[in-house]
Amino acid sequence: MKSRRKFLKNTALGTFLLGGSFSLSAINRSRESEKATPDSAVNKTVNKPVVISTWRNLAANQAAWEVLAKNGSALDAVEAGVKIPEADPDDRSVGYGGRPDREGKVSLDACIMDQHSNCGSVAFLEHIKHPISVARMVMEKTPHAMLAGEGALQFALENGFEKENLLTEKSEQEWREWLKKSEYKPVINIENHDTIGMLALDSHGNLSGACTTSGAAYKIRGRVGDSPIIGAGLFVDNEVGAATATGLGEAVIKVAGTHLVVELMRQGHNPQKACELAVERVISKNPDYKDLQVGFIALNKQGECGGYCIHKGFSYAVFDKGNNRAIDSDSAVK
Ligand code: SD4
Repeated sequence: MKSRRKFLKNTALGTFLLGGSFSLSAINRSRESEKATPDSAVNKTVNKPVVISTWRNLAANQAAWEVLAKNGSALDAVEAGVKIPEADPDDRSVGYGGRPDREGKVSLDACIMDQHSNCGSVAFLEHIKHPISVARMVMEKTPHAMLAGEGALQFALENGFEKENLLTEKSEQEWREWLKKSEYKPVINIENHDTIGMLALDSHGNLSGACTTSGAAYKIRGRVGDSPIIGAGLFVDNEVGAATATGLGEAVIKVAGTHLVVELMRQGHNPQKACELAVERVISKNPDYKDLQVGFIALNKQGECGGYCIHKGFSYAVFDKGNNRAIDSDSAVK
């Protein structure tokens, strides 16, 4: 391998030095053709502040907007935003009231990432209503990026979080009903309806993101999805943009989904196109894509947004210029 690389390098250089058919500009031109045609216009005015979140979470956007409108940081905004569904017992895919694993236990995954590429994450965390705030504390108060399970719980309790029962009566009833057949089959757009991933660009031009979920309903105990994994459920690069994912975590992890979306934006694609190309990649790596849903949303440094999914039914919410609205996402399968 090494000698092949050396050979190629020597050949190209040799041809160039001898004034043969290669020239540096020709080499650069051919590299250029591999790149994306930039979809994002340069020197556009920046649309800021802006917040975007998965599904129709207008209340979460509202909470984030209140921070952004006072010139607060994107980091504070996304934390405040996702805490709304985390505390909502009727939101069955996030925090308190989230559907349990097949043993009837609620376990949560969450992560957060700021404009300096600092990140914090908790996985398989039980009994804590606001895993996103624990993830932020992991980021800010420890030398680590990720804590899991009992250690994450211990860390949360030592830092003032309260131990709570997160299983609501309604969730418990549904789980008992599920137990009768015990059939694990994620249902597109229904079972995993409300996991929230949120991205914000603040008035200072900085990006941050957060993602929080109770994961797949009736999962095997100990299962961790994409949502707490940096580069899968969430990725932020303050030079380029940010992305977050929802849907079947296993399919997102396979392609490092949100890192892919951000890298596609780095290559010049706008957020919409980047999400579309990433969904295509998910489809190409998951032969069973007809039975699973994945959705991405993205936000770039110019404040442009995009979203795309495999199957119809995914939506996202955008708040900018004082206007908070839900958008039905376009899908690969029509
Ligand atoms: C997971 N991606 O744990 C999460 C679930 C989700 O909308 O996003 N639901 O696989």
